[in-house]
Amino acid sequence: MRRLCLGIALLVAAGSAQQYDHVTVTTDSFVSRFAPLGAWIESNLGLSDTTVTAEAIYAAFPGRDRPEKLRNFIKHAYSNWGTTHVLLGGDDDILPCRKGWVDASSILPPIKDTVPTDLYFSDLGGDWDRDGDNVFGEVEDSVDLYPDVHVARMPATYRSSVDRMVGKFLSYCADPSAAYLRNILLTGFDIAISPPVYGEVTMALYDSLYVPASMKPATRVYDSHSGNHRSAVLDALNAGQHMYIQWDHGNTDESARHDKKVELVTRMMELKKQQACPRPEEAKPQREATPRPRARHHG
Ligand SMILES: [Ca+2]
Ligand SMILES: [Ca+2]
Ligand SMILES: [Ca+2]
Repeated sequence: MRRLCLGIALLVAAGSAQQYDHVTVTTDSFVSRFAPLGAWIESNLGLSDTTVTAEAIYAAFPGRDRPEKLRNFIKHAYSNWGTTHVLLGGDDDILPCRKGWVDASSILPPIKDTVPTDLYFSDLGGDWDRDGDNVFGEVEDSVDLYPDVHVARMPATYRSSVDRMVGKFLSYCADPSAAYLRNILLTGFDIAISPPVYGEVTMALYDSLYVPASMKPATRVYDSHSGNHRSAVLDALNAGQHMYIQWDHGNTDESARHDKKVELVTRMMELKKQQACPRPEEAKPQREATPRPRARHHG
């Protein structure tokens, strides 16, 4: 039976007696928005589900910062509730992520930086900072990188975004026979000339090895093809695709930045079925200051 753990009393009372296969972690104002998803998970996947708020977790669990408190709660659920699946209900301005250290000194140009990763919430061994310098995921932190629990994130910042994501998920699951589910679009463009890196070579490999027979033939747009690639990509997307795999550069609202035959990038905002980002309807929560890394000793 679903239950909602809004406070620490309930959180502790739920303790080891109750098992929850699936736990939704979200913020107070999103709880009711995620309720239809939790109900669907219970009735369709056979997983017992509960919702726990970040506010309750921050108040109850130890940790040097919010990501560590969230992770310590997930460790608790994994060990005491038999939890196998965790949904993080919110973008990183709602539920913070951890940034892991990347030392790629051997490539050109050398890179030493951090990358955001939710693997931190999934790989539950240790604390990801064995040497205690507030730099996470270094070699000396002995992170095994193998997930112990399934973790997904619905990156919503506003209540209306949650409604849209949950609605799209439920709609997606409601009609497994929809014709578009057999459509796949592969686009491959040249991301480097010297040395050459031709995206279509990789896409052709994907096409031959991984595209299931039920989805063939794939719609393909490659740099070596004639015609206007931009309109070909937009037409294919507007026709409805189940999967779209692109080999090229891009960002949150553009794709195919290096297609040499198309003067203009594909603006995702031009998609007929795209729904524009909602206007802010509420103030974002304040970010918590990240602990300052101690002096780094690498090498
Ligand atoms: Ca460290
Ligand atoms: Ca692990
Ligand atoms: Ca270190």
